[in-house]
Order: sequence, then structure tokens, then C-alpha cells
Amino acid sequence: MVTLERAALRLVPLRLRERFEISSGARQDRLILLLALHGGGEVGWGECVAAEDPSYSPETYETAWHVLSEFLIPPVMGTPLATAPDVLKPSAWVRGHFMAKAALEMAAWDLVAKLEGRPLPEALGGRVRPVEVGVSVGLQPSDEELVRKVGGYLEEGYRRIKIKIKPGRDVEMLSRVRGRFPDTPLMADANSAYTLADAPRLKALDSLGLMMIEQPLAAGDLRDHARLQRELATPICLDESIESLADAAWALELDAGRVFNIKPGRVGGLGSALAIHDHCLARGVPVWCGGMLESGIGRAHNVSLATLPGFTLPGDISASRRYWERDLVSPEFELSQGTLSLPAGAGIAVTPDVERIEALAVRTKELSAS
Ligand code: NPG
Repeated sequence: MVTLERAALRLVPLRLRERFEISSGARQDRLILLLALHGGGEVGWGECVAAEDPSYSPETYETAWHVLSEFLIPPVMGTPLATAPDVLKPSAWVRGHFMAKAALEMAAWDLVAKLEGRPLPEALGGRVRPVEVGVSVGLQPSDEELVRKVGGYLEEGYRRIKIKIKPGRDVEMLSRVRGRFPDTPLMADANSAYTLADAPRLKALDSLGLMMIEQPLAAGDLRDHARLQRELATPICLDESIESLADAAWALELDAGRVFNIKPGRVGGLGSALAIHDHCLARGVPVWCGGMLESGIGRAHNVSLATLPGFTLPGDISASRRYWERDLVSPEFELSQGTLSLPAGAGIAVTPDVERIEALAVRTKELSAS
């Protein structure tokens, strides 16, 4: 039992080493919302995955800042906490805002694990182990550039390559990549850029031996995903469509997807991510851990989750250097034979560079029991 004494929000601008383009737009500058939860002489860290604009989900860092500071954090200040997911109990009435909820819940997991002296993977029911990882490659200016990039990542050792697609930048582009890398585990991610009318085009991808095609259709459209899956040999993977265990269970019942990308930040936290994982593991449905261009703080949570046994496919959890000139944690995440590992230690085990976070922060807020 720990009493939560204080919470600190920090908004930290961080420039990606490379512009990252997906079907809905490009980004190079991130505004990273961090949450530090103080209690029992320890600090637990969480990172909100909400983006700068509402293109991936309705949330932004601004809505998350609002909901965290007005509704989620105040009722838990000065109150005792038995388990990490309990931190969301007083705000169970808050609809949606899964990314805001996740930031608080993940900070609580880190705090509780640190107070128990346990690494986060163990607190989650897994064990510390290296996790196989892949890389997500954004839309490139040309197919040549894409092939070059993919080759570079394979040389670095990434175990699977995910390629962003959109209408007009799909079948031919991926055929060229497949032609150059005949045996590489490849997948495509459309971020909802297609409709069922594009089914013939998506069907043409079947000949490329992709591991899966991620989120081809609108997030809310499980019915059309099920219709599309009936026409495709390639398994559909769902990302944006899944915000809860109920969503995942329903998607499986409809056969709207055969693989899930689990991002704890998207599904309201690690407790919800575990529930989806357990449901899938019991049914032999493969899952992998996605990423949202996090700093090392969010990455450490993702690596911890990916140690669980149902995460049988390499996720979008790449080395710090793939994203940042300098990460916000030490040690930074480095690729070793296609895997990432946490250092030894309790909780997320990496150490946030507090001095740099304070120096970079463009907005701060402290909350405590009144
Ligand atoms: O390596 O963290 C990463 C990026 C993985 O492709 C990635 N994320 O749709 O899954 C996605 C995509 C994304 C990133 C979407 C940022 C929206 C914002």
C-alpha cells in the first residue's frame, strides 16, 4: 500500500532524427507528455502517447493534459493505492481518454514495482528477457529510398520490417521491396487509409507473402474489416480499432482481425493490455507490442509488456537511436542481435534524465493532496 503524495506533469519537446510520415500526415517534432508519481519515497514514471494532433486518435497531448490534471489525478492524491490499476478506480466514470488514463496507470505500475523492488516485467507476471523487435518505416519520397532504408535496418538486425502504405503507394512499392528482400518478414500498415471499395487492390497484396496488413479500414468499422478478411489470405492486424478487451473479444468473434497490435498507451494502460494479452493467449491469437514514437520512458514500459509469453511477434519497439539524437533515459535502448532488453533494476529500470527533462520542459504542473 502506497500513499500517492504528488504528481508532476511535464511537456517536453523532442525532435525526431527523421521525419515520420504515415497515411494521415507527417511529424518530426514531438511534444512528449511525462507524468511522475511520487509516493513512499519513490517516483514512478509514465508517458502519454497522445500525439500533437487528433489524426491517429481523438486525443492529443492537450486533451490528455486537461483530463489528467482536472479529472484523473486529483481524486488519487493523498489516497492509498493497493495495486497499480486501482489508480483509475475513482475516475471509472470518465469516458474514453484511454491515452490520458494509461499515462497515470503506467506511472503507478512503475511506482508500485519500484516499492516492491521488482522489475516491471515481473510485476506484470512475466520475466525479464530480451524481446525481439522490428522497425516501422514511414512513407519515403521514393521506392529507391524505401528499399535503401529497409536494407539499412536489416543490416542493423531488426527482425521484421513494417512499411507504411496508403492508396497509390502500396502494391507496386511493396512488390519492389519484396523483390529485393524475398525472405524478410515484412508487413504493411495503412492507418485506416482504405475503404472496402479498395478490396481488389488490397487483395493484390496477397501475392507478396506479408505477415499481416495492419488497420486497413476505419477504426470503428469491424464489420467491414470482417468482410475484407473473408476476401484476403493475408491476416488483418488491428491497431486503432482496439481500445479495450471488449473490442478485442468482439473483433475475434467477428473474425475482423487475426493479430493484434497492443499498445498499452492506446488501451488505457498495462492492466487493460494484460487483459487483451491473456484473452489472445488463451485462444492462440498472436499479439505484438506497438509503439507511438515514445521516449525511453514509454519504451521501457513497452519492452516490459513485450516480455509476456503471448507477444510472439517482434513489435514496433526500436532502439533509442532510431528516434532520438539523445533519449530522455539512461542507459539508452540499444539493439543487440535484433532484441532490446531492460537493464537490471526495479520498475522500468532505466533512469529518466530529470535535469534534462526539467531544462527542456515547456510546460509544467504539480498536483498534490490539498
Ligand atoms: O516505432 O514507435 C514507433 C512507431 C511505430 O508506426 C508506428 N506507429 O500507427 O502504429 C502506428 C504508428 C504511429 C506512430 C501512429 C505515431 C501515430 C503516431
